[in-house]
Amino acid sequence: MSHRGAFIVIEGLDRSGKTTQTETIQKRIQEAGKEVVCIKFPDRSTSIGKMIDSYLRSQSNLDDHVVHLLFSANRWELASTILAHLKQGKVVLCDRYAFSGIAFSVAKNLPPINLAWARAPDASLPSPDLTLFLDISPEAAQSRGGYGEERYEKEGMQRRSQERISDGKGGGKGTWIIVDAGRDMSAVTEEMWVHIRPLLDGLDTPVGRLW
Ligand code: T5A
Ligand code: NA
Repeated sequence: MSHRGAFIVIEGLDRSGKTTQTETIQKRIQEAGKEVVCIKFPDRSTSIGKMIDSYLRSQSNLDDHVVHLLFSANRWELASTILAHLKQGKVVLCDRYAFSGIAFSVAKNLPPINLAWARAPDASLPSPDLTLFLDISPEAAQSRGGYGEERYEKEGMQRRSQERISDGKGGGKGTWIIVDAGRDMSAVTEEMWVHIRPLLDGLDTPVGRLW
């Protein structure tokens, strides 16, 4: 019986170490002899992604509803690609997903962007089999490199989005694991690996859909 690949998402606040860990885990999966495809949201390379990039770097202004829908559209652009890779038996490792989209928009505290409104555009996107949420305090994140350059990298926004980021977890079909990301890099990798390794041989269940 041929198995599909596992869809694994790495989530967390800005500077929690998502990209660093994605690269390390990618190498580990390859060393284990498995095929892996890495995806990152926002994917700033598409035409929608370029609009998001310009907004995040404060080079353009967009209505808060519009930018929320663009982040979601950016995921929909890649949904069929994700499903195709999974069908081919590859692991898809994804740096941020819909949970970031909901958390950051709801953290803006701008009615009518409430939880229900924010979740709607991502409904029925492919659901991760496993989400590893890298948990870190905004203070610890702030002390790491590069913090403060982009629009959302302000402490109040980070704190509010941290309070919201797990709101999406109830609707996903997969497992949601909280990892203490305030430790050194290798300790974080080891804990993530414990949850990832059992998925490397693939799954025989259909890919779930969000909420
Ligand atoms: N957003 C995103 C939305 O509003 N809606 C959405 O739908 C989506 C998908 C950009 C912004 O977009 C928002 C959220 C964001 O505000 P991004 O492009 O993912 O999102 O942001 P980036 O700036 O690329 O990355 P992050 O800020 O999220 O950082 P990472 O990837 O979490 O952290 P990383 O790995 O780059 O590490 C940061 C620094 O810390 C060090 C690293 O060496 C690096 O210098 N570091 C550690 N230091 C000590 N101990 C450890 N364990 C460390 N791990 C990493
Ligand atoms: Na990153």
